[in-house]
Amino acid sequence: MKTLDGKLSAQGLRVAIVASRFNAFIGEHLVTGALDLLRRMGAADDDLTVARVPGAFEIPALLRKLALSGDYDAAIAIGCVIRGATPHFEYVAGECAKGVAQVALEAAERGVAVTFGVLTTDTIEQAVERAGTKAGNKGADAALAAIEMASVYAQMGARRSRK
Ligand code: INI
Repeated sequence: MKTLDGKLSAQGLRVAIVASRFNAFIGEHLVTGALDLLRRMGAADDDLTVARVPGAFEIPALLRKLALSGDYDAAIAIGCVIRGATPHFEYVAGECAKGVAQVALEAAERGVAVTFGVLTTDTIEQAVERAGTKAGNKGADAALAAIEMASVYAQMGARRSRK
């Protein structure tokens, strides 16, 4: 039986993080969580890049550039969209999620893993819970998912080159 299971090691993995400055109080904890996870899994500091954009709406554009540049094995979107009182939330959160999903599909064709560490919450409290307190750290979760997906793609690439 053939199986495709991602290995959980970040050794040699080149990773770009695209983080939004909006709600940076939360977002920076997500970035820290992602970097900490990547380093603990064996990533080298020289292989890690953190790029910042103004808000979650801008994440997909830069994420696409980095993911398709050929310089990275994985790219992680990090941000925080809090509902507040305006319908702006729906547009920003929706376009961000759609854009990241589209980049993930394109990047997959090149064997580059793309994952989603963007919080979309109703309240600041819910965001705090997911940024390193009682509900864990969604930045770290997205980093772990990136490691797993990059490993699956690498195994597929290795199989293809043996064909
Ligand atoms: N950007 C965020 O990252 N989070 C938010 O909660 C948010 N809200 O609520 O407005 C937000 N807006 C800015 C947006 O992402 C763009 O940067 C802006 O519209 C300029 O294009």
